[in-house]
Amino acid sequence: MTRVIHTGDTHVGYAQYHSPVRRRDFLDAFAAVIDDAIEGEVDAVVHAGDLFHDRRPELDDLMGTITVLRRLDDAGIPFLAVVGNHESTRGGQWLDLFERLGLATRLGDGPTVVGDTAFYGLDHVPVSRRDDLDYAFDDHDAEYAALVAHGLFEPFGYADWDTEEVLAESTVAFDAMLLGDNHTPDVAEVDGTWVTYPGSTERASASEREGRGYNLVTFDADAAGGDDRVEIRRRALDTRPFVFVEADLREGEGAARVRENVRQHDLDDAVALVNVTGEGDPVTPAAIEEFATDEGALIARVTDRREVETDAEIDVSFADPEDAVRERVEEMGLSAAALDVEEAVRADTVPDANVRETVKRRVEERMDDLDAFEGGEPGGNGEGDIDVDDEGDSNANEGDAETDSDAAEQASSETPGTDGQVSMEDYL
Ligand SMILES: [Mn+2]
Repeated sequence: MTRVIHTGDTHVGYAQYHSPVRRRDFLDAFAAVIDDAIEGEVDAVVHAGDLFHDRRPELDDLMGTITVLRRLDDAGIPFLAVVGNHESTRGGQWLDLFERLGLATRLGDGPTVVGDTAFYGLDHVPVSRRDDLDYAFDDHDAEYAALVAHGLFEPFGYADWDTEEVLAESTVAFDAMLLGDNHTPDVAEVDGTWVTYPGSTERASASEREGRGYNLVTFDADAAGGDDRVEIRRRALDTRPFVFVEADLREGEGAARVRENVRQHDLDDAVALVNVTGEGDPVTPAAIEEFATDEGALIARVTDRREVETDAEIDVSFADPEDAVRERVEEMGLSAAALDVEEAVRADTVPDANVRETVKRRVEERMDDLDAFEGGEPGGNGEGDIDVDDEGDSNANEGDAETDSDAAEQASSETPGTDGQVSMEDYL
C-alpha cells in the first residue's frame, strides 16, 4: 500500500490584491498541507506544479518554502514534484535547486518508487510543443503507477490536453493521473485510469468559490475506489475566508442598502467581495470598501457592473457585428501571437476572469518562435509586434496590470466553479 498527499497550485509568492498578508496566506496554506502530511504519516507528498506563483519568487518566498520542505524532510517524507507553467524558467528550475538541497525529487520519465507505487512526472508543456511528446516512460516493477502532470486535461474545464491520447500513447499503464493547473478540484475515470485535480490551496481568484483542499490518494488492493487499486479522498484546508456579498438594488436604493448587506456578513479578517446589481443610485466603491474594512474585512473590493449592463441593451444595427470585427482583424495583418491575444480577448469561450492569464499563457507559448510576433501580409506595419522581454512578463504580476486583473476577477465573482489554470487569474 502507498498513501500520498496529492497537492498543487500553491502559488507561493502571490501578493493577491497587492496584500502582503495574502502573500503570506499562500505560503501558510502550503505549510498546512505539509503539517497534515507529517501528522498523517503519509508515504510522500506529490506536488503537481505551480509551487510558486511566478518564475522569480522573492527571497522570503524561497526561504519560507525551504523551511517547510525541510520540516517534511526531517519527518522522512519525500516531496515529489513537477514544474508548472507559472514557475517555469528558461534555465534550471527552482525544483532542481530543492533537489540539489536534498529536499525534493523532480519526477520525470523514469520511475520514482515509493512503497509499491512508481511515480512519473510530466512538466507543463505548451500546446505548440505537445506534438513532439512521445510519452515514453521507463519500465518499472512496482505494483502501481501514477503520472504526475501539470496542464489542463480532459475531461475537465478549459481542457486542451487529450487525456485518452496521453494514456494510449504512454508506454506505462497508469493507475492514476495526479494533476495540477486547473484550480477546481475534481475527479473522473478515463479509460480505466483515475484522473484528478486537488485544486489550489488558496483562492488565487475570486472565481474559486468553493473550499480549498488537497487529495489523499491510496494505492492498495483494498482501496475503495471502485477498482480495488486506487482511492482518492478530498481533505479540506482552513484558508482565508472569502465573503461574497450580493447587493441587488431597487429603484431609489443606494450606498445605504449596500452597506446594510455588507453588515449582515461576518467579515472578520475576510476578503469581502461585494457585487452590486439591479437599479438604484450610483455607489462609490471606495466608500463601501472602506466601510467593509472598518467592519473587520482584511480586504474589500466592490464590483458595480450596472453601467455595463445598460450598455449591453443598446441595439446594434449590423447583421452580425462579429463578422465586422473579424473582417477588420483580417485587414490589420496581425502576427500569429497578436491574433492569439485578440482571440482570447474577444472569444466568449474565455471568461473575463481568465483573459489575462490566457493571454499571458498564449504569449509565453509563442516565446520560442519569434516569427510568431512578426506581422502578417495585409497591414504588416508592426502593429502586431509585441516587445518580447524574456523575463519582463513576470513583472506584470506586480504592476498596474494586476489592477485590471483584480477587476476582472471581481467581475467574475458571481460565476462559481470552474477556474482553469487558464484562469488562474494570475493565478494560471
Ligand atoms: Mn496554478
